Amino acid sequence: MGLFDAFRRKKLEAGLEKTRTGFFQTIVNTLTNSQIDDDLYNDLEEQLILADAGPATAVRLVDELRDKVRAEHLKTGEQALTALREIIRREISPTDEMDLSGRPAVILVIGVNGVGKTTTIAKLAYLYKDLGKRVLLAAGDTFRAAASEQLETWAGRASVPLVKAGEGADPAAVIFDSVQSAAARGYDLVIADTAGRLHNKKGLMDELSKIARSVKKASPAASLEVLLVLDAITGQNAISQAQEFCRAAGATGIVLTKLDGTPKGGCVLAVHEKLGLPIRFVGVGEKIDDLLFFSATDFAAALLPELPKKEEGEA
Ligand SMILES: Nc1nc2c(ncn2[C@@H]2O[C@H](COP(=O)(O)OP(=O)(O)O)[C@@H](O)[C@H]2O)c(=O)[nH]1
Ligand SMILES: [Mg+2]
Repeated sequence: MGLFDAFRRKKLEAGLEKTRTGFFQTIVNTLTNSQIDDDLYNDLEEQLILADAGPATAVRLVDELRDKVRAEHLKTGEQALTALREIIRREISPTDEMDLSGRPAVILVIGVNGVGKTTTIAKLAYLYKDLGKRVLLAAGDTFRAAASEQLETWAGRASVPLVKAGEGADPAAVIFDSVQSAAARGYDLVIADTAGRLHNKKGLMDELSKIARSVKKASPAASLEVLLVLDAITGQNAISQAQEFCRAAGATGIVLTKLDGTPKGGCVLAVHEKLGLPIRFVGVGEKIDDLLFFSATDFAAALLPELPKKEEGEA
């Protein structure tokens, strides 16, 4: 494991501290201190539900664990823990990667107010700039003047240029200008903010399809990813709303923010199951470097850490 990977894992572990020391610590304790029997499976199910994994997902994961324990003749809690970690890893693994092949690549960031869209855009800019990409931001939340100003401040911190327009301007026009300008000036990536309005599904759908059309019009070679931002603190509650949003907006991936602020990091499991979309990034704090590429392996390992190795002779 490289230095950078180690750093990333540490950051994820720290971000998931509340989740780890809450329900998942109980899961680890339950697994390592009990016999493998029906009581154990019931306890596990309950803990997973408390951690916001969602009832259907919790039942299915525990069923899978039961099958695996039986099929592989697992005896110890530690073996069961390893098995559960692997089941969770597989459950949350994205099956593909984001499409950033376009010129420019465009990432449209959507979601209701307050979930962390603008902050996430700044963090994405920082992350991709660090990877050597030339990034340009588009202040597509034209609903409030303060939104553009907030993004401008962040753009300054990330040292990336910003295209903005006045309050009330057409978001599709701002995004058109950004993509056109990025294509002309050789920028790799445009990350666009949007307003979190969802007064009705049709309004949102119309607005986002207009934006998608203007991306293609501005540069036929552009690619488009639509990332839906969800606040982990609202956990399960966010999900039904997100389902509406996804259907209306044709989201292609999820960013789960504020994992540092909740013990319910298990909502990753529910989000994945209910929305059927890959999780691409997780937010673990308010600072510009507090966004991580989502890694199923790291996430499962952070939720269910390996037990410290016992010294020989120790009970
Ligand atoms: N603790 C924590 N706070 C976050 C995270 N992401 C965003 N926030 C905070 O959430 C609040 C709303 O963020 P903002 O980007 O303005 O949300 P927007 O309305 O969706 O654009 C701000 O106070 C952010 O600092 C995160 O990953 N962790
Ligand atoms: Mg905003």
